Amino acid sequence: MGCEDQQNTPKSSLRIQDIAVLMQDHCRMLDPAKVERIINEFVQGGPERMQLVSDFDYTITKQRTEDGSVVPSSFGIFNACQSLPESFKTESDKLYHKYRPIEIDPHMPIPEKVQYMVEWWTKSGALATGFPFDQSEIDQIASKYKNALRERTHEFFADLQRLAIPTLVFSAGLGNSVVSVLRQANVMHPNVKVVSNFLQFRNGLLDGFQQPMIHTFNKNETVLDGSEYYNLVHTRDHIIVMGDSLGDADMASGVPASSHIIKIGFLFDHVEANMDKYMKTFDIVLVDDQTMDVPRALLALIEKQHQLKQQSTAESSL
Ligand code: MG7
Ligand code: MG
Repeated sequence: MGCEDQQNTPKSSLRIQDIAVLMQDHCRMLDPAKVERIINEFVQGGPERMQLVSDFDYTITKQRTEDGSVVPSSFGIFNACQSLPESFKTESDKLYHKYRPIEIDPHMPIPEKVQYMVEWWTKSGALATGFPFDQSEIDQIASKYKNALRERTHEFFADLQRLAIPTLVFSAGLGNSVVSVLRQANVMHPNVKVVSNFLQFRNGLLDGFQQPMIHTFNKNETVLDGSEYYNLVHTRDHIIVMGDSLGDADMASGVPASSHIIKIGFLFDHVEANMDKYMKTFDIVLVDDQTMDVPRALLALIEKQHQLKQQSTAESSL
């Protein structure tokens, strides 16, 4: 009977203590039983039901590099372009110093923050208007950072492609930089879609960002409603979400409530002060982990079971 199945976990199901990567000291879970249950759902459902949604800045790129060099954000890559007018740099810095504290203010309610964020992205788009600009400038700077991706990112994207898992890279940053880094790192496979803010051109001059604006607090699948990508993934109800900021945990909030979601949070800054919130927000919290090993391990479990199923189907049809 169905209810019996739920109570008595089948013998073949995975136990969390047997998944070595999840037992590492720096891998924290508030509710390991929940993670175990969802992993078993993922493994049973197979790759056809999976989708991945990931942030870009400091989630696909490293939070800390071996040689201590700083990795710029996607907006940072744009700002480093030599041909931008001097006034762009000074004005854009001013905006950053005004709005960044609001973005991360732990006391201001989110609805109030939203209007400020819309203001920030709008003013930033207005600054990026009225002068010539060439994508090759971004490409040149991005080429320096294609090695700043987490260890095993290349293998991770190859896994996702092999398993035909739709992969959404969701960024409130600058899409032109995101795509440029991913391309030059050779991970921009056909199953990868970048939803972000892209530069717009008019009469050969820069003309701000294309619509819809993606800011910190609308970065979820509700902005994709009715889009081509939404149609591709809305039946994929097994979701891995990855991010380094608390807001990233909501990236899949537009999906049906019946979905199973594992949220992986990469925590690096102010570990002690942030730990509580990260533990409550993400199912798996990785402290100073600069690799893709944990998400890869989840995919490996899914793939292994999938191969077993395929083998047994092949054998039974002999
Ligand atoms: N962020 C948002 N805006 C800007 C901008 O115009 N310039 C710079 N340098 N940074 C910006 O990756 C998304 C993050 O980028 C920051 C409009 C915000 O902090 C946002 O979370
Ligand atoms: Mg980020």
